[in-house]
Amino acid sequence: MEIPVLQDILHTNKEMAAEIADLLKEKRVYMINLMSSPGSGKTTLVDKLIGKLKDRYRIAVIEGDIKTTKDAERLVKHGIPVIQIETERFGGDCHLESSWIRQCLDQFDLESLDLVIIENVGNLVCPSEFQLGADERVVVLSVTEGEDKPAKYPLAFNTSQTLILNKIDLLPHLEYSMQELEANLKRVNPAMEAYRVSATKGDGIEKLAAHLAARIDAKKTQ
Ligand SMILES: Nc1nc2c(ncn2[C@@H]2O[C@H](COP(=O)(O)OP(=O)(O)OP(=O)(O)O)[C@@H](O)[C@H]2O)c(=O)[nH]1
Ligand SMILES: [Mg+2]
Repeated sequence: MEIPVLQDILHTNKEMAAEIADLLKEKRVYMINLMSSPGSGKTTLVDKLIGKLKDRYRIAVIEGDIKTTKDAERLVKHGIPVIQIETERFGGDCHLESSWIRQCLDQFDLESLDLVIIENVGNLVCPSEFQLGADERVVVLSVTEGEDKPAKYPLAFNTSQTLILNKIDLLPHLEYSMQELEANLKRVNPAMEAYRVSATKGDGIEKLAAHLAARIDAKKTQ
């Protein structure tokens, strides 16, 4: 008797992610996928980064949340295209899937964009399991979450290229060991590029904007 073997259910997500990557390559649009626990400061960062980059680059945002359009509402002041995905409408998933990203991209005029920012659903586990076709996967970790997160949630860190360590303005109030964080990161993903920022105070935002600008420019000239 032949035993049915369960197939990798993520394969269609992966295939669509590959299609998205091809489409973005053809259109020379850079896309980042921001992932983190709830409340680490993703929307605050996106707001600040758009403020720094919007005079030079044409930007669109895809916001992912289980419910509400609150994050998208915080960004409309920039006058850029913003689409909110409420996953509750698709079963309440704690992550974004590539088919939804494709639908959003189809609503944007990709010819007139340089950068798409995806803010994934606040969750340090599920989003990292789903490829979305982004050029860069970015983990946002706030200092109040502790130094042990790379060790406890390795997938998010070892499938991402960049770490944004946020809320550094709170360090004086915490017993935080930067050495311990760095040791954990080194063990999980030694190649990860790390930026220390305070999204609210603005520290480190300029450097982060320069990091993105270099990558957007590189994609334009590929
Ligand atoms: N002290 C401090 N607070 C911050 C900083 N960045 C964000 N916050 C605060 O953290 C809270 C959550 O910020 P959000 O930007 O909404 O976080 P988020 O990751 O988008 O949250 P979800 O989308 O719900 O996952 C807000 O009260 C922000 O003002 C920072 O650099 N320092
Ligand atoms: Mg948010």
